[in-house]
Amino acid sequence: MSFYEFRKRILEEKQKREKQQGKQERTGGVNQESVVGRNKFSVALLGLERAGKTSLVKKLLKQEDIVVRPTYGVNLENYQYRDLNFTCFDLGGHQPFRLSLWKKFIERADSVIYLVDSADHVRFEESKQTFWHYINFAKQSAPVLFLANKSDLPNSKELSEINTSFELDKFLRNLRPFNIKKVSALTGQGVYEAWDWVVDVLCGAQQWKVKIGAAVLSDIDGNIISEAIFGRPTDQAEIANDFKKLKELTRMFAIDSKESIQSVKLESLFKKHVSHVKRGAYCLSVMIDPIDPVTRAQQIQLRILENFSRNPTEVKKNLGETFESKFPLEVEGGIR
Ligand SMILES: Nc1nc2c(ncn2[C@@H]2O[C@H](COP(=O)(O)OP(=O)(O)OP(=O)(O)O)[C@@H](O)[C@H]2O)c(=O)[nH]1
Ligand SMILES: [Mg+2]
Repeated sequence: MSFYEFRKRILEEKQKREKQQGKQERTGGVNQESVVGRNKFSVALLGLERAGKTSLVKKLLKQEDIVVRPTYGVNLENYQYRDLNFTCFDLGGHQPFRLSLWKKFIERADSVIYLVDSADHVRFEESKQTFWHYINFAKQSAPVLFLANKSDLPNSKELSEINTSFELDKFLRNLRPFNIKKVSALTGQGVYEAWDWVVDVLCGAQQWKVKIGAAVLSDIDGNIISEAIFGRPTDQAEIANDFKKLKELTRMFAIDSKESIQSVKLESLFKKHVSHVKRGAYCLSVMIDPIDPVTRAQQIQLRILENFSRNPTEVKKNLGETFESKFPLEVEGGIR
């Protein structure tokens, strides 16, 4: 092969990869082609020993009467739900199993669920290191669900504290579907909602989308730099009051959240939710529907903030256009 042919082939490969990447970004990171028509999925359950992985699977399989024992190696359990078949890789959490088994099961899994015992604060650091190390082996398109288990225990930590301890904000930089939920494998609280999220994302990338109604960009002193309301004029008139409130909330968040390099927060606003993200010296807040996945909104916000740091004049001039060009499917009234 001549040098020119070789270079041409490399360029073609690069273009193909970029095209695929762009497609994944537009579909929210889920490779739709690979899931269409499928009814069989695998889910890897990870977490330190005693986090509650086997208990969670037993709860789903309604086998709560069976006494759980530490998992030796891996249990493969088949679970049917909403006409779909799942193979759960219930992995032993003891260190020898982490070292010998986890990687190969994580690499094969269509989705990954990481459990932490939210009452075992002493092991948070170890659990955090384990999460951040092993999650690197997950498929790029695999949805990741982080579960704060044992929420029934009185000393269990709240999601916001877990989020901070595990530095989960960092995970949003990744464009994969990601969510954090509180559950109790013992009482069943939140277990089906959590599973539903995994199923929704695996089966239809549509679920991994938000509808952004409005956005406000400010600096950390609360000065508004740019703003946008999306949708038809009638929709815009309808949310005019909410929008005023959104600006107030953005200013307050910008001033309050000064202490960290990056922070996220979710607030309720009448019938909507407001998701705030701060990165460096700037904050971006958006208004979304309460049923929308806030982690998806946060990913988008981080992307726009990163764009702003690279190209401040463009974003400042037209925040709405930046959203519409980068995430056309996820702004109110955007291309369907
Ligand atoms: N209170 C409470 N206890 C739980 C919960 N989930 C699990 N447990 C208990 O925690 C202990 C460990 O649960 P397992 O399900 O065996 O944990 P595991 O993550 O599978 O552990 P390994 O197999 O060793 O990795 C058991 O005594 C469970 O009854 C929960 O949500 N709340
Ligand atoms: Mg187990």
